Amino acid sequence: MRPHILVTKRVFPETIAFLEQHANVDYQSADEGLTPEELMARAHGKQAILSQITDAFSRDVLARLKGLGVGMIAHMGVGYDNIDVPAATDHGILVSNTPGVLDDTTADLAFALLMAAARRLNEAHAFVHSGQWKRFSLDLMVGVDIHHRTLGILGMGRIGQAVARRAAGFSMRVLYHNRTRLAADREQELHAEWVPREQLLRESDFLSIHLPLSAATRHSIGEAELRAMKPTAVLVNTARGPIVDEAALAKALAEHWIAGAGLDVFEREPQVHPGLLACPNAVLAPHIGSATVETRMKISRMAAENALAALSGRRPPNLLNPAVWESWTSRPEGAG
Ligand code: 8YV
Repeated sequence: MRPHILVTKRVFPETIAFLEQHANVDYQSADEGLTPEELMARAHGKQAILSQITDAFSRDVLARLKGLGVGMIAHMGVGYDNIDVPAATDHGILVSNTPGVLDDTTADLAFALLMAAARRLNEAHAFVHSGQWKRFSLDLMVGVDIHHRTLGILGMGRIGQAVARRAAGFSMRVLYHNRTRLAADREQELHAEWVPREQLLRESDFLSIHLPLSAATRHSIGEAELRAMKPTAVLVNTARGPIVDEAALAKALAEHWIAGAGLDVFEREPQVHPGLLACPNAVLAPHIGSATVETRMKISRMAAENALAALSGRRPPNLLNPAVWESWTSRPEGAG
């Protein structure tokens, strides 16, 4: 029996065409995703859901989805803070994500934001664009150097390591803080030195955040941490907005506790703290870390492949809760 899949938000036509080769697809082809009520209505009789960052899967939602026959959430993204994975496991619902395919693309944007904030590119662009540039002057739009400075990386997973690799090209000193240390040969390869968090805050000229969002990492960077940083420092966040206390950051930028920020993620996306919008020294982007056609295509395809693998009885390659797979393979035909 052909399985049924719900796609909650607009994806590339190629992804739908690929899915339709193996399943009946209920496709919400608009950028406006589904409301919780619409999700429930459309999930009825579906075995799998292809989800995106704006879909919230709480314990309650997952319990109801299980009741409707849903057995898998194939998430388009590496971060899965929008999904209560332990609850999915409790309800025997498989969850997969899309690790690896977006590491370099996201690291590129982290560096782009770092460089734009350091060299005040957004201000410079606006200055020229508005016709204000009348003559050359020695200290016009002076920024801070990137080469030979200290890059601090908070969270040294795949994306953090990809950012460290890029720092080598700028002859930067790389410090990092992570719960677990990298293997010695990996540290050597990346020329990266593990330091305590306080030292990372104190010594970094650029601090780039690459932590997953969880109760433990929420507001990891708040007023105290921002005050501990150098007044010439630049903060970069391409991970998740709530890792940084946005109101504290807006105050830090307005009062020059630090020199600048490059931000791709925000606490209440797509809303941005008004204090940040008023800061010329904040370079802001609309969650485009992985936003290249190639990478977003790969993310969509990878999620689709995980869903179709499970629905055809093959173990999905990127399961977040492999413990569920055993019970999943013994479920009755056509059940989620
Ligand atoms: C995704 C992201 O594009 O992968 C992530 O965690 O935040 C982005 O790369 C987004 O999740 C789309 O669902």
